[in-house]
Amino acid sequence: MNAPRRTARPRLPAGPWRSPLRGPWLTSVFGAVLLAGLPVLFLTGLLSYAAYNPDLSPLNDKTPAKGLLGFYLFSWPTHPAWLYRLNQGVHVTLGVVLVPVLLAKLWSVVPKLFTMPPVRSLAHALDRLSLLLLVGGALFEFVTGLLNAQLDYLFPGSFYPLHFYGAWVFTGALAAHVALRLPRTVRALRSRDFRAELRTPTARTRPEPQDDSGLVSSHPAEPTMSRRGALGMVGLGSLALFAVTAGQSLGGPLRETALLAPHGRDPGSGPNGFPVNKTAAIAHIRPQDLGERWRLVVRGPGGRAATLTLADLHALAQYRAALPIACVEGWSTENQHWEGVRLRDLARLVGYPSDPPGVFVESVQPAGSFRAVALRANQVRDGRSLLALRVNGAVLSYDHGYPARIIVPAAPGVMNTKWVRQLTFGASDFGEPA
Ligand SMILES: Nc1nc2c(c(=O)[nH]1)N[C@H]1C(S)=C(S)[C@@H](COP(=O)(O)O)O[C@H]1N2
Ligand SMILES: [Mo]
Repeated sequence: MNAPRRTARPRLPAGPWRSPLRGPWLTSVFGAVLLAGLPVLFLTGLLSYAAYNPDLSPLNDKTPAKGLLGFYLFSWPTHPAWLYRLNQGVHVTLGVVLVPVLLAKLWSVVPKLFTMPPVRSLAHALDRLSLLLLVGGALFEFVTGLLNAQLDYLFPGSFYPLHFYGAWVFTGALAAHVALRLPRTVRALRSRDFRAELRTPTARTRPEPQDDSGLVSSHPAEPTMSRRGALGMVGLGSLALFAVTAGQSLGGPLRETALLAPHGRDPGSGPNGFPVNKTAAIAHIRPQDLGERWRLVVRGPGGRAATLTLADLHALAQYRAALPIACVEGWSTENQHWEGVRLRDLARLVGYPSDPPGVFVESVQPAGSFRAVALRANQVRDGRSLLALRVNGAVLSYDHGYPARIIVPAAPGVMNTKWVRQLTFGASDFGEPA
């Protein structure tokens, strides 16, 4: 028995992807914004990675066999002092701000994920594979980056290798994608006048012409929004994210608006009133380890060593340096006024009257990724690199590393080890300590 037919015309399947806004022009506008932003993300990401001195010690970075990918690593400078603050502020803020653009771009091409048949030829298969790496790589990089910034220590020790390898895969796929799609993107961008589009209301919004891009719906729905509206929504989304993020690195009154800042929207007041990454309690620091019993052990070549009490340290020449703390998560502080002993003076105590080498720093902290770090010779030699005992005129608080912490200009926050217990200058192998 035949089912009764209501119309003579065969009905097209309605399909879920019917927005009349989808088309090569809109996709290309989002693509162009990403094309401007992603290289900056990649570059600041590579620089941030280099800033960790990953080739010094497996404790700074646990990227096995980075091999060729480490080709560009260099001695991260100590000037200007705000260098890492700027780099990481740009990296994290831009990454957050691009999220709506990325989502809009993915939304605009989503019908392509469901084309039938999924693979038409070898070339088509390769194209689809590169798109898989592109989309997968983008999602992976954004998700790992956001999770690390928001919920630090979700990937203890493994974030850097994951995000670093992922960046190369994603950027490789992106380069291939741009090479293949650029001519088409340029043509699409020229196919409509951007300003005219911004003057077109919903009522006059028409689908882009049918073509072979696979983006334009073959049976578009009535518009419920103009292209201007769609671009505005994405733009406002990015702007809103900027407003709740940027303050964590720009500081000043904007810090209050940094609702997304994982640390320190309200760090309290007073000399120690600036953000704390990990408190003494979270790092399992026991007060008795920092009291009368605390000693600083400084070690040098050939078994030379010095053991210093806090009073001994105070008796050494004290220096001041105004330096920020800038975390990989993007937040940073204004310059704080640190006071303490120069690292190069401590090197002098154990046999380096001049030109000290790098140093291996260890904390009282019993365990955790950030309990130890290796610093380069150029960082030790900078006269502003301190084992700080005071900040902003007061003794360090427990949470900021009492009785002594490292502070190095232009370095990532993770190098500013708190609750320092031992410094080993010129260790030939900065390996896992016994
Ligand atoms: N011992 C120890 N030092 C540490 C850390 C840590 O977890 N343990 N965190 C580091 C990180 S990631 C940063 S960003 C800075 C933050 O310093 P602050 O908490 O004083 O702002 O401390 C660094 N020093
Ligand atoms: Mo950090």
